[in-house]
Amino acid sequence: MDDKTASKNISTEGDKLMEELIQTLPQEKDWVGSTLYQYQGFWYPFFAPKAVIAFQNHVKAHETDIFLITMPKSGTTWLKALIFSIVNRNQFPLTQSPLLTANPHELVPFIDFNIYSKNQTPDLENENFPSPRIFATHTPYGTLPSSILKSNCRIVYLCRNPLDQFISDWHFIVDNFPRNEDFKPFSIEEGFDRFCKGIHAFGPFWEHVLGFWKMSLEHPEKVLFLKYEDLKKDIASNLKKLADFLGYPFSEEEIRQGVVEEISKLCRFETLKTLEVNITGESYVGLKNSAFFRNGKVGDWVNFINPPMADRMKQLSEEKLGDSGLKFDLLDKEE
Ligand code: PAP
Repeated sequence: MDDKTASKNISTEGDKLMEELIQTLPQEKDWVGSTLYQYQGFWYPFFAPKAVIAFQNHVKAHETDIFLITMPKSGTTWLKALIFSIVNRNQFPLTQSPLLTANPHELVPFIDFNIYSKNQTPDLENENFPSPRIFATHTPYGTLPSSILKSNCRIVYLCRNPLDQFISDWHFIVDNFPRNEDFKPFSIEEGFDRFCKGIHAFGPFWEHVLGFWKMSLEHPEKVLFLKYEDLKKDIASNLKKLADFLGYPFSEEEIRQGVVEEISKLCRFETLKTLEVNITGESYVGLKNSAFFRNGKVGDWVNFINPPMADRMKQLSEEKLGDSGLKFDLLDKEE
């Protein structure tokens, strides 16, 4: 048997073992009837465990890598655009930014879903991944590969208040994902109840957020913790903070020339949403790019969540966050 056939056989055998392992994990249904698997304390959508396990087992972080980590629907697309622009600003003038013709998800891949889901031992050491490599993931803190934890690479974590995160995710899944025909879809009240119990993609929300919050307090040089609402309130100072943290600070000259404002403008919701590529394009998994741009507002939850549900979340939020020092202002609302 030649090496290629042998390694294919090993990988087929590995795939089989992995599939068998995944079938032993606890299972639940998501809001449209697809399977969620519980792995290391968190619920993963059906397509994720295999990719996440391969990522855990094989990734080798570089000191210069940047990992952008979020709960889904917390502003991942926005953060991808911002970090890509900061890091590549000397390579591409902003008027010719690749963001004008490509969706941020094409420029900054999810390391697990886009890369390790296709190949469990991908070659990430070639010119397709120039330094600094920028990767995204929704993987929770406790599941991060030790190679990432041990290296001096940077992690930027972005979260969003749980009511808006839930509503954004609800729309994303219910409006865009195929329904399991044999399944009676959950009402928004049932979906919310399961969210509060932690049964949703990459949930429990609180454990996800708190894992990175604590890590950012212990290792501020490694983890930058950001909130969507803060970026909305003051993008300029958060952009500077982000650039400093990543080791790409804006010079006085750049600040005078308005580079910070230009990046903010290029990456803002209204700009990205109205680009041709994001109106008509399709993303890597066959989803429309437009699915990543709904209305991008803080406080949109009031249009979908009734006061008793909001009270439940407020109470839960206080309980879970305890004296961690992390707070979400659930009444924050953008006009
Ligand atoms: P993902 O985790 O699946 O990649 P993500 O980008 O985190 O999704 O979330 C999409 C949310 O961010 C949407 O919120 P909404 O449903 O409340 O509208 C989307 O509109 C919002 N969003 C996308 N791009 C931007 C941006 N440039 N600025 C602000 N919000 C944005």
